[in-house]
Amino acid sequence: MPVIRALSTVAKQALQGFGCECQPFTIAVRSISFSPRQVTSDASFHSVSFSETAHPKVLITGKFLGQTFSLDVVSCRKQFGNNNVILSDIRKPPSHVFHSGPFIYSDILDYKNLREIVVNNRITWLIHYSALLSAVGEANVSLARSVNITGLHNILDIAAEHGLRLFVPSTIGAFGPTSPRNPTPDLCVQRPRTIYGVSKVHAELMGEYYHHRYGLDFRCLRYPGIISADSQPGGGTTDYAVQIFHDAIKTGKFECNLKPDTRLPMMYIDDCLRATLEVMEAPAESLSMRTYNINAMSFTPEELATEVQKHMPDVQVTYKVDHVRQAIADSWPQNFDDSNARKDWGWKHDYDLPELVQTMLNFIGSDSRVARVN
Ligand code: AKB
Repeated sequence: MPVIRALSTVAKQALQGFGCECQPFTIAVRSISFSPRQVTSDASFHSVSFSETAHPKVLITGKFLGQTFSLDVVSCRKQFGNNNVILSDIRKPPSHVFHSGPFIYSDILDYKNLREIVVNNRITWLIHYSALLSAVGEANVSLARSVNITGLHNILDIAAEHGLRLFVPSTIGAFGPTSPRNPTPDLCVQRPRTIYGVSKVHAELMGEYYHHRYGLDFRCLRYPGIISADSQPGGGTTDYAVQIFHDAIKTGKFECNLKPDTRLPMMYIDDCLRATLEVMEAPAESLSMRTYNINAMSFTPEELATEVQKHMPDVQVTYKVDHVRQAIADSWPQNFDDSNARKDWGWKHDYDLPELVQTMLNFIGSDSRVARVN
């Protein structure tokens, strides 16, 4: 016990230095007897050592490298130092990702491999993006179940065992046809009809359970559809809102797979990134909840097309409904109530529809980007 007490004191002092509350300190002590997997006193020793770093040491898991890269890595690395942000995946990264800073092979389904990475790199923050999105998840339920649910279990256990601050994104897809849709508050009925949505409700509940049970510093934002110029759509229902820009610039035509009046909440990637870093850095006492809705705007395909046509009047937009995607979209929120995020940790978006469209067209229109995404 005296050793544990001494380690705890060191951890507490250093954690206060880097802006943490004593929550992770509780984890280090509790993990000895209550951790969900067989955690030895050795593991608890490792969890203390992270406090020696001035910046968090961040591990980002993610299958959709293009998206993750633009989403977090660049800004994270600017903020925390190049070597303090490690990107990981099971796939070979494109060369611009590989040469931009540390990249490591990591399979979230391999617990030992994950643990080795966390220990060897003295990780303190884990940002967990690996997941199959809504439409692709419906096409491969068993893969979605293992990546989104089994993978999450490994991540939760590793984070609890090593006293990490853990971010897991959730989504508007965590709601379903029986949820209020306009607006959708943080707390309401959640009965999604997709494996993606079910896995995200599971993630929210498990993260909050680990927070209460083991003191895990779990933080979660429910993202709207995220629009990014730096990546191709990744198998989601909101993909049309990215694809329209690529097709408008490349071919002058766009065939939309949702009905023209399908309203969904959306956000530009820079806002999403900022929200993620802001909630990760928010003092624990400002968080009245561990899972927050965040939002920026809400629009339909028709409204987006009209805004694009203000810049490119010749673009032709037609509609050919994909029934799987349409059914998913019809069960999701139309407007997202993010007032708790605004109140608790000062969330404020920068991009509304006109700025979003202008930025996407500039970005995709610029030569180098088009060359890379194509
Ligand atoms: C999807 O469409 O599946 C995602 C989401 C809204 O979570 N973009």
